[in-house]
Amino acid sequence: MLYPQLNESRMRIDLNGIWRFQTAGAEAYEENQVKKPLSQPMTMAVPASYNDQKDDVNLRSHYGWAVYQRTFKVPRHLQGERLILRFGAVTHQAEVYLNGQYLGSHKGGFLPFEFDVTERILKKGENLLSVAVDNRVNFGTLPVGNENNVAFFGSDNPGIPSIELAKSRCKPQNKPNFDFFNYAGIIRPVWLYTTPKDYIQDISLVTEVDGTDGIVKFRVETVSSEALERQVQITILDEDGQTVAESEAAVKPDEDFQCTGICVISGVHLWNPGAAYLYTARVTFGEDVYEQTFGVRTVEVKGTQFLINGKPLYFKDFGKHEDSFFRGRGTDSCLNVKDLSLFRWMHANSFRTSHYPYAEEMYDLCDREGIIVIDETPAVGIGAGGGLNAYQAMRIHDHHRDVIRDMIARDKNHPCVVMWSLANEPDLENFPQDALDYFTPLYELAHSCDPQNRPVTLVCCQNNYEKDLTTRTMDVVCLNRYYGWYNLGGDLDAACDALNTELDFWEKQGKPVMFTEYGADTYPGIHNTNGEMFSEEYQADYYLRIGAEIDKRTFFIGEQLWNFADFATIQGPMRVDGNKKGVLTRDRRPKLAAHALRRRWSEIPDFEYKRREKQFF
Ligand code: BDP
Repeated sequence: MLYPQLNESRMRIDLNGIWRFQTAGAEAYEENQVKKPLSQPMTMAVPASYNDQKDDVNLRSHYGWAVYQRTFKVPRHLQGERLILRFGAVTHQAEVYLNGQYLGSHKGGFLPFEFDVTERILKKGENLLSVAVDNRVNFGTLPVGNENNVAFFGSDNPGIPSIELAKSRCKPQNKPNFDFFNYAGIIRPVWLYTTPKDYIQDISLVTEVDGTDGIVKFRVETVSSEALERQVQITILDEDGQTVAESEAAVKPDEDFQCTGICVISGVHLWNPGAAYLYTARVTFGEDVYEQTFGVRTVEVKGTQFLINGKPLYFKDFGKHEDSFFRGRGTDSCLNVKDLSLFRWMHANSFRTSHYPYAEEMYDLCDREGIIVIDETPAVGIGAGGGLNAYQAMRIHDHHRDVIRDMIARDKNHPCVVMWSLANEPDLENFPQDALDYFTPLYELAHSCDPQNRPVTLVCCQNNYEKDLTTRTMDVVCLNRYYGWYNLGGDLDAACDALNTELDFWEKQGKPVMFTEYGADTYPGIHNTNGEMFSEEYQADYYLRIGAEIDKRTFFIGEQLWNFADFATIQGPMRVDGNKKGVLTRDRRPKLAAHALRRRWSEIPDFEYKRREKQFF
C-alpha cells in the first residue's frame, strides 16, 4: 500500500490535531455517538493513544469502545478527484462513519487502512467523521489478550477468601498476554488524499548488484477507467535529482493493468548500514505521478552468515517499543529522530520493531539514516498457559495471515527492512508439532509475499530448545534469553555456563544465531558495589559478561538487547512503574550500561566482525 504523497498530481490533507472524544460501552457504542455530534465530548490529540492524555484513571484503564470525532471541509478544487481517507493505524479495531454513513471497519492496531470516499457522502459544507475504536484484546486478536478480559491478580491464590465475591468486585479490564501497556486510539496520522481517476495503485522494487551496476526490477499496478493499453514511465533519480536510468512498459487490460521491467543504474551507490544512499523511482501513468524512494542493496543468509551487499553483518542494537510519556504509542517524529541519534551515539546499527509494525514514518527515517530493521508482526502472546494448546484455543490464524500480507505489502520497498519476524515468543515447546504446523505455512507465506524474498524468522522464548521444532526451521535463529535475570538471576557465572550449554546446541544447527532479547531490569539510580540485581552495575556487568561469551562463537551474528528504553506496562507485582530493562530511561537518559555498551560497540564494526582475529570484549 502506497504512502500518501503530496506532488504535482496528488494532494494530501492532514486530518490530525485535536479531535472530540468520548468513551462508550465495553461491548458496543451507541448509534448516536457515531451518527451525530458527540453529546459530551472531551478534547483528544491525534495521533496519540488516548490513555495518558488526561488525568483520569478511567481513561487509563478504559475497557471497550470509545468514539473519536471531527469535522472537515473539502476544498472546492478537489471535487472531481479520487478522494481517499487513510488511517496510519487505529488500535485495535476501528469502525468508521462519514456523515453518519458506515464506511467500514478494520481489525488490527498497527497497520494502515483506507476508504475510497469519492462517490460517497462528502458534502460541500462540513463533513462529520466518526471513528469508533475498540481496545479489547483476547484469543482472537493480535496481540493476544486474556480470553475473558478480566484482570484479577491472584485469582488462582487459594489464600483469598471468597474468591468469587472478590472477582465480582473487580472492574473488567484488558489483561494483555504481553508485557507492554495496552495503549489504544488513533495512534498514527489520518489523511485525506487525492489521486487522479486513473492512478498508480502499487509499486514493487527489487534490486540486484552486478559489478558496478545496480539492477532495479520493477512491477507497477495501475487502475484504469478504460479498457485500453497504456504506458507507464519510470525514471530513476539520484540524490541530486539527476536522472540515472529510465524505462517504459505497457499496462494492458488482459494483464490486470500491471507491468514489469528493469532499469540499470551504472556506477551505482549502494545502500549500506550507516551509509545510506537513496534513489527515487519516479513513476508516471497518465495524469498520475508517484515518487518511491528505495536503496540498492542485497540481503541474503548464507551458511551461518547474514550478508548485506555480500558482506557479513553483525547486529548490535535493541528491541524497542513505540512508547513515550503522554502520547503512549502515538507517532512522534521528534522522538524517532532523537532515538536514532541515540543509536548513533551508542554505535548501534539496527532494531527489531518489537512487538508490532511501527509507524511508516519511522521506516522512512531508517532508510535515510541507514539503520537496519527487523520488521515484526503484532503476533505476541501466542501461548495460552494452563496446559491449553494455543494453536487450538486461539482464533488468530486468518488474522495472522492478513497481518503478514499487509505488513509486507506496506514495507516491501524499504531498504532498511532486512528480515521479517512472524511472531514474538509463541509457545513452541508445549505443543511442538502443532507449533511447527502452524508456523511453516506462515513462513512460506512471508517468503512468497515478499518481492525481495528477505529472510524470515520468528523470535523464540527461553524454552526447552531441544523440544522446540520450529525455531530451527527459520532462516535465522532468534533467541530471547534471560540467563542471569529470570533464569539464574544474580549469578552471572552460572548464567554464562547455561548459555554456553545452549550455544553448543545451536552451533550444531548450522544456522546464523542472534539474540533478539536479553536484559536485566535496572532501576536508575540504584548503585551497588556488589553489582546485585536491579543496580546499574549489574546491568552493565550482565551485558559485558554475556558479550564476552557470544564473542567466542562465529555463528552468533548479533546482539539485540532488551530494551532500548524503559517502557510502560500494565501494573503488577513484577513491574515498578513499567518495565525497567531499558539501557536508557523512558525519557532517554543513559544508564551505566548504555555507556558500557557504547564502548563495546564502538569497537565492533558493522561488517566482518567475526572474521577478525582480534575480537573486542
Ligand atoms: C520477553 C518479552 C518482552 C518482555 C520481556 C521482559 O518478549 O515483551 O518485555 O520478556 O520480561 O519475554 O522484560
